[in-house]
Amino acid sequence: MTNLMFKLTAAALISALPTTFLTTSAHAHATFDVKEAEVNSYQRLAIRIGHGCDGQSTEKVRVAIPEGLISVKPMPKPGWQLETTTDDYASEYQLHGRAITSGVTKITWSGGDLKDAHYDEFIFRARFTDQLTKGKKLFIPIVQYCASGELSWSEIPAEGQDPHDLKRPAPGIMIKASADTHHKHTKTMDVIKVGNLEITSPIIRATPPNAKVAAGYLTIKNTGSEADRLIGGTASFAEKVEVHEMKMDGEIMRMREIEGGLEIPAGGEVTLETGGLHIMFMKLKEHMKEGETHKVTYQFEKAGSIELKLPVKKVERGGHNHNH
Ligand SMILES: [Cu+2]
Repeated sequence: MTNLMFKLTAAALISALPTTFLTTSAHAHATFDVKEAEVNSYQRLAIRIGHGCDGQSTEKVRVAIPEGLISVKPMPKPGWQLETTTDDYASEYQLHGRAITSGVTKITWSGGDLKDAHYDEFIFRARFTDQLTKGKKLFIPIVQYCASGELSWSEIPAEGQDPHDLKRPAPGIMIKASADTHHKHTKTMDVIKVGNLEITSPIIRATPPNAKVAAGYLTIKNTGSEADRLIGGTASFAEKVEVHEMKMDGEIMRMREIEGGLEIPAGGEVTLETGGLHIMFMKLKEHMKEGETHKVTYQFEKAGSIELKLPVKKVERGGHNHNH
């Protein structure tokens, strides 16, 4: 009799205390179905629950929304009660011309019965703001509750630490720049190296059908300790390839060949662009059509010659030669 009493008391005590279970499998973490998200975009995230707590069913799942995620909306789930907590954000966010200062900070799905042997997903949508750090992971803590305890997926790895080394890591989403931002602010600069020179954005400017000449543009950087010179080149579609400069001749802007070639100073950079220095393809044998590519060989005094496959691009008059 006493023995039975003791057993009952012990059982009652155990179930009253929130137990923290140990994870048995390294692969059974709570995770998201997506690994990355772009800033300034809405993302659907599914929390994947792969097991219960030491054999027990999962009865409740709670996600804590970190700062930087706004417009959070959970997806209702049949058989589960849905509850959200709304709070003030630490920062103010702009969305469609409005200041957003508060929103959902916690989502709880409860009252369900997800058996240890089963798998399920808990879904919500959030807007990833541009206040999140690009190139870093955003960790989103999740707690899984069972009849007599919980599994808290809330450990956040320190800088340089592998999340796999943590017992119960919070799942992370890699924050990426939005495609839009990428287009506006970064150029895809392929660098072509020849000796100590680095060539970027080499192009041929598109011409009208009967043009006699075409211009070529590029940027040349000299990483060496000696000056080099771009002296000219060859191309099968033109009789001559010269390096030209623009010079005022009285009131008239004229272009002419740079005698002895164009100097690229040691440690310096020279850009050939519309309205200034340029390569001149003389006596064209072909029409330079936008979208096509042509082989051109440029000749440098010290770095030698380099053959390039140049794209033909439309360049606005007086505008910059952007390499998008
Ligand atoms: Cu010219």
